[in-house]
Amino acid sequence: MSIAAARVIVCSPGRNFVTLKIETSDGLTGVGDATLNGRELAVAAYLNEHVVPLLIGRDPARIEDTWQYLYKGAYWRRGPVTMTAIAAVDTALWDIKGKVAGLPVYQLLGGRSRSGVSVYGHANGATVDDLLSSVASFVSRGYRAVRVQAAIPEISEMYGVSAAAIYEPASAAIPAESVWSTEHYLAHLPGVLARVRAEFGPGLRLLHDVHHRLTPIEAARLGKSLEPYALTWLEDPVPAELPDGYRLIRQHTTTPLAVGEVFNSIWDGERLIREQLIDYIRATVVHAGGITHLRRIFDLAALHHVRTGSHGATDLSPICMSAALHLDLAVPNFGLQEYMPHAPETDEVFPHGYRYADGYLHPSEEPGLGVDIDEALAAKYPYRPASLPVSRLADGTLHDW
Ligand code: CS2
Ligand code: MG
Repeated sequence: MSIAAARVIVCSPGRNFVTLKIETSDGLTGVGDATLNGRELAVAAYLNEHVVPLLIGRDPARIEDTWQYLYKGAYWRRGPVTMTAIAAVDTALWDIKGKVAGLPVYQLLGGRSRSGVSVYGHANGATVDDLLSSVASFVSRGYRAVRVQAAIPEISEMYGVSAAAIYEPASAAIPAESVWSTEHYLAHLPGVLARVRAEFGPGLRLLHDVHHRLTPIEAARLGKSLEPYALTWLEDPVPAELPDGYRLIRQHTTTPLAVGEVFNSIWDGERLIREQLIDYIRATVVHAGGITHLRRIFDLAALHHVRTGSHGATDLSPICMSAALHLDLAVPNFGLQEYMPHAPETDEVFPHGYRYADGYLHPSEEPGLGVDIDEALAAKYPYRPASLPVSRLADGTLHDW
């Protein structure tokens, strides 16, 4: 059996997605997510120009060799575009391998290590009362972990706060701009978490996403102020290019730290993991080189008491979620899986077998990943340019969004 064809499908059912579909000479197909929010066409071009021609004729069973060929053979290693393209190929080949074996992919990864994949939902509200209602809604649906994002009265556009149940930050072709105030954020947030913890008690796992916006000492101050509310994790407190920033936070607070949704290789997080500067690694299948590479990251994390907490926003397609769930079910150091349900039109274009029940997601038991793309339906949703927002301080200084 050999790879006979590979197609890159760009579509926009609810938001933009890039999908790689590989077909073998035996007529089997496998799919991989290649979506990079705001940079979709860069990955599509990388795949079409520099990857697909190399795949034709290769043995689809040789997943590791193909991974090394596309990583080392590119000379220019790492980076979000390259690693997302490699991830799509890797994921599609695991899909095919499962179909050849007649097994769901988690069985090829060591089998089930847990009954289901614990997930967390996104609670938010324009007011604290709205937020408490949003948290209550997730609890009523069986969620045992909830991310809490609060509107800050003095900040007009707050990350993660939206009236829409299914929200997507990439909107305008030209990045929308919002104004940020660390002072107002740090003054307001602890009181919000105090209200949530008081309302829901000690058993509900609470998380918060800072979204890269603080300096290390500001994050240390926030972590200390949140300790009474026992968060499961404080996410992306500072941009993670400088691991020592996390060392400084660690010196001041026991609030657990989660980072890595923007990581695209083991090298991005290696020091943070090895020196136990974080508690959860958030790397995901679509941006961190696929199942093959993400499993390496998770194995390194397991050696250093770091658990998984993969990214699972709406800009990762149901193909990525399907693949993530197979890995989540098998790895020994699973922590939590983010779960932002997709728009109905997304689910129609990407039929999948994973299901939510009582705080868990359960991957498909079909051979392979249990997901596909309906190409005819996808064609009805053409790509539309969309960029992630940018953030500025009140004086106009460009800040981290
Ligand atoms: C966020 C993401 O879900 C999260 O934790 O950080 O929604 C992030 O803003 C988007 O994936 C960016 O495309
Ligand atoms: Mg995040």
